[in-house]
Amino acid sequence: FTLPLIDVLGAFYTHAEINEYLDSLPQRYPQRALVKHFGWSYERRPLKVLTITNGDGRANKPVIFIDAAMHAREWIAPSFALYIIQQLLDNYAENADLLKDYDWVIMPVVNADGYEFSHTDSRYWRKTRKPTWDPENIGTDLNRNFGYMWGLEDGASPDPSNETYQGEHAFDQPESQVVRDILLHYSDRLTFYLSLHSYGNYLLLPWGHTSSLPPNFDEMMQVADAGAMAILYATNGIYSYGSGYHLMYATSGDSTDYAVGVANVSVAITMELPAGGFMGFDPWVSHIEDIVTESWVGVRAMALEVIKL
Ligand code: ING
Ligand code: ZN
Repeated sequence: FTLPLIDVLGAFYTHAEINEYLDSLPQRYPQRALVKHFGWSYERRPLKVLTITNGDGRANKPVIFIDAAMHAREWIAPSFALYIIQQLLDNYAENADLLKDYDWVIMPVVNADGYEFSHTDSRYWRKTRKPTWDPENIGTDLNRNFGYMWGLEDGASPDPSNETYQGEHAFDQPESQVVRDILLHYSDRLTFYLSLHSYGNYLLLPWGHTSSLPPNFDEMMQVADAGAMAILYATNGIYSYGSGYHLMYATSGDSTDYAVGVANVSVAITMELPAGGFMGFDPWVSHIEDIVTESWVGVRAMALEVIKL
């Protein structure tokens, strides 16, 4: 076990700190870690993605893609993404099975501007920071901005004052464009897309935009079931799983619907991590360890189930 470079369990980190950490990893793991710069946020923050392999040099393995902080205030999500990175890199000995036939692609902060704003100005900010046509209201909900079944009436809002404002067009936000580009770039190899959110202990599967179910819904349920059961056995933590539409509410233009509907990803799951703190989005630092270690049990089990499929 190699000592981690930052103490993920001891603090929440800013976007700049997270990028600095990502940039340090290829020096430490030259054969195994690679940072890719996929684009810029509206306020010109670099949007970075880490790819992790086992270093055996085999190209074009299937890919597991994880993103976090599409919503600014959901701070536990990037913390968990960093914890996953550390498990795969620093704690490789215990996780070699996850990298034998798979590469991992991890984007710890999608909504860089909003995430930063939630640190400096407004803790419960959700959306991006790009102005809208309405001078009174800034920001678009990235998880309503994806170009598959975008802008349906009951799954998103055309009103910029709404927390689920969909944008003027699908993909009019540079941050959702980056996630789209990653999904399309790895499309042939992408078998599992996991989008980390908080909160509520849910594993949400497509579709969000309709009550009907995607063709491989049973396969996705099998993966979610493996994750939920592993967590139940490990900590008695309870996750509900099923389609987003049935379990939560209608969503239009969310990233997992796009992944399955357009990018041909076979398994796409939105993981709503546990609540904490005053508002659910702000677990105490002392709570990070419990949440990320429990969640890792679930993600590990889901990845192994995907690898079996
Ligand atoms: N919740 C998700 C949201 O974007 C969701 C819920 C996602 C439902 C995807 C269905 C599909 O509203 C949070 N907490 O962001
Ligand atoms: Zn969210």
